Amino acid sequence: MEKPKLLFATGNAHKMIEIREILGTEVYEILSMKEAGLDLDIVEDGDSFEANALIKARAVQRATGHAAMADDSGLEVDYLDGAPGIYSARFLGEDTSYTVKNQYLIDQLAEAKPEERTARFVCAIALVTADGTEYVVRETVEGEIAHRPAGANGFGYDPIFYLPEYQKTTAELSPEEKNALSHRGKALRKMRQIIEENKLLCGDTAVEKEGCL
Ligand code: ITT
Repeated sequence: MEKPKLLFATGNAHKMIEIREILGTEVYEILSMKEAGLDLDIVEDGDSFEANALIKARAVQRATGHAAMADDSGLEVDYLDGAPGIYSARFLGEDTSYTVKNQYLIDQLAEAKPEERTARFVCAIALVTADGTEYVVRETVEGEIAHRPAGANGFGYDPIFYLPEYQKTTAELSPEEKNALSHRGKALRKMRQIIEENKLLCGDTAVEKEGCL
């Protein structure tokens, strides 16, 4: 039996790994844009995580006619008034290494009091079904900016995102541990619930059927 196809509107390979770990590969066949042979230049000019996730999911749904999901996420640092926020990927330049970006953020907090180091990862997941119905959810995980980078798991800002209750950064957690508590894990599980509640998953040939993934 062919699995329903779920196109994921992302070019970020790290996100794809986590998405597959979180949603599993049992129920859906999850394809990245690259795997689906799509080369779209999507302009993320929304003013919120939700708006940008919808922009990406809509673009792929319209280009293919298939249901598409997208993830827009980022790091909000309270001491920096929520920066880098929706600009997390572009912060200090798209090609700047995360070693540099992470050290820059740590340096920006040099004068911060311990209680001023709070930050959160935010993730909006959007789904646009084959018939154009739109769903969007947003989840967060609260933490602090570490005093120094630690850990080699994960990606992006994980080495400086410290969880006081675990006394570890998210880069020091195993993938299972991170997915169980992360913004992305929580948002994707919530979206999976919406898919189940709205019966959007309709069986083996459902990919072409209106309203079904
Ligand atoms: P797509 O738009 O193609 O999905 P992107 O990397 O450009 O890929 P975003 O615009 O959503 O995606 O930016 C997300 C950025 O936020 C990402 O590049 C990281 O810098 C950061 N980020 C998001 N989730 C993260 C996580 O779980 N761990 C570490 N950093 C994360």
